[in-house]
Amino acid sequence: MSFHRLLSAGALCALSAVLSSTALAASARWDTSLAGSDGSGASSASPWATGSVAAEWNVFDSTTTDSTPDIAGSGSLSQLNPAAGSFLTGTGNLYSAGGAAVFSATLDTMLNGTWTVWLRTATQGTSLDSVATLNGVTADKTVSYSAALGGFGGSEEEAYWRWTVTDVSSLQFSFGSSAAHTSLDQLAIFAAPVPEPSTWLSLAAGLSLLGALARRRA
Ligand SMILES: [Ca+2]
Ligand SMILES: [Ca+2]
Repeated sequence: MSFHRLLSAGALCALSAVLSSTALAASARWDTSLAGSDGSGASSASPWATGSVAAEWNVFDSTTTDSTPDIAGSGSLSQLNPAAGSFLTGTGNLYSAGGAAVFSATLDTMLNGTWTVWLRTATQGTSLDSVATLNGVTADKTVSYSAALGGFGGSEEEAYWRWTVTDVSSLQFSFGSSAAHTSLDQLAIFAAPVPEPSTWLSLAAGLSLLGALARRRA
């Protein structure tokens, strides 16, 4: 691995560590303290993360296409097989009652350079399948929270997928569940630029300077 690639990999790891320890620390409380089995977090939810490239839904308003994220950003969520018996629950979940759930989400934005992109979901009932794609590239699901549900069955689950993209003009996600009874509670898309290696060189230089100062004081 070249030094340049090593630095890029290091930058990605550091960025991921920052996001994992902050944004994802709110597992199980993503859409408020009421994020339990009834999914009644409703409109009191606050954005998962803030940034210029984001879209977040909590209360869905259509079983086919919802292009008005109610929490943050802009983007479009479509369900590709709404005929499979899907409906909106009283708390705004998108419930695929009669069959597989197949979703696509689109966020049109120009991302110059290299970016880390997250797709995050909260569901009840049947969990989403492990594999999701971004612009045709697969990624495996990381489950950040899971708890068995009572009367409804299945589980409450929070999960995310992560990709790295370079110079793209659109983010096209595909995800879903191959079995019935997935109730989609919350959905977020977020992208953060991966710092240029020069940024990390400056940071590393600054850190070693701080280390040297600390050692002199000790
Ligand atoms: Ca909406
Ligand atoms: Ca919700």
